[in-house]
Amino acid sequence: GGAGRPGVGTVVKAKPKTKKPSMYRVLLLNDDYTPMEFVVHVLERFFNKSREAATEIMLHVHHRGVGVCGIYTYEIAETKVSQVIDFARRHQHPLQCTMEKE
Ligand code: TYC
Repeated sequence: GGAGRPGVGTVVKAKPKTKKPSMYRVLLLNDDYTPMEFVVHVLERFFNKSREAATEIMLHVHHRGVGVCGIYTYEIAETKVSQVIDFARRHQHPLQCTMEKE
């Protein structure tokens, strides 16, 4: 705007082009068969939880049906979900894990 008129125009501000990545919750689902101790181990091994934190999350899932293990960028969350499902399958437990956008 204001072509050729000194002092009339659009102020263009430099836009910082770094974006915060979308984050995803990784969820553990309850079932009737996976041993509690196995779920605690999964939380320690794949989500870097202390035994106390892992036990708390496991009991939350056991009572409420679903619980958050951690929040990650898409690729990390996807990898955690695959690792948990593979590990559970290898041990013949039906434990299920999924992810959802935050
Ligand atoms: N409900 C299971 C039991 O009673 C324990 C369990 C907890 C299973 C959390 C899955 O994500 C889970 N053995």
